Amino acid sequence: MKKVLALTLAIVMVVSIAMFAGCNSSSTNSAADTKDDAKTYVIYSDNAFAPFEYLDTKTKEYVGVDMDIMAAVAKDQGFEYEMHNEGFDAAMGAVQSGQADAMIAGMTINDERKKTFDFSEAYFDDGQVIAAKKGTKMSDLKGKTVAVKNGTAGKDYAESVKDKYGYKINYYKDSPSMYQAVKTGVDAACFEDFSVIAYSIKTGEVKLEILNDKPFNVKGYGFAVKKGKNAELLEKFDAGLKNIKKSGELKKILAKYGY
Ligand code: ASN
Repeated sequence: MKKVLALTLAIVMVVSIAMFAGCNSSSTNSAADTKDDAKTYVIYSDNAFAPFEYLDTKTKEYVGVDMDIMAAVAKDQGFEYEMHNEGFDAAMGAVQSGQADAMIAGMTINDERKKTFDFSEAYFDDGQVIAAKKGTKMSDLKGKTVAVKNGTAGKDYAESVKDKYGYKINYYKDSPSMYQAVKTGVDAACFEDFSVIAYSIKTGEVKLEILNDKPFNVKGYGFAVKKGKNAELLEKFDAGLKNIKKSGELKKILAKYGY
């Protein structure tokens, strides 16, 4: 009888130690705990920016260059993360408010953004173009409206040459809304990253034409954290990016999406 009691007691002790350990480890996994290595990072992204991030309608999962880079870097560096595809402007807001640890969203690295974000090394280069219905000329934009996406480099460029071309600007929350506005004639043109609109034109999804010969403001795309925050995550990202550049994995990811 004594033996059984001792055994029961031992089991109870082992189980409660295991429960305590389990409980402890799950609490250190919380996204709010910034100092722990076991942390699950919260990463935000755009939601309709093919081929960098877009919903695969068959699998109902977000896929694309950025999604693959994030997975490859996290695997290389051994960290966990959860991805939230909420839109570009929402991602910037989430990083600035501390709701997100970082963002990866085909984000153009520029001096203005460096005032509020710290960026990784660049993993892709791109600039912006103006797209419109076939046959449109830049001079046709005078007195019309053009479409831009909130918070983007395309929006900044559109604002900077607005008076030169004499158009007004309509602001949209995502790229498909901009394309739709041009398609239906609400706006005469839209401003978008070259590789993104070119991809959608190539797949037949968007029936627009690029007006300018060369993209303007070509700059690198980078992973970003809030300025002065999450330095360890940025270091891990850069270390992982370096490794996937060296191993050829980044090249493979880009090739998978036609680059
Ligand atoms: N390249 C755009 C920007 O940095 C990003 C985007 O539209 N997802 O503003």
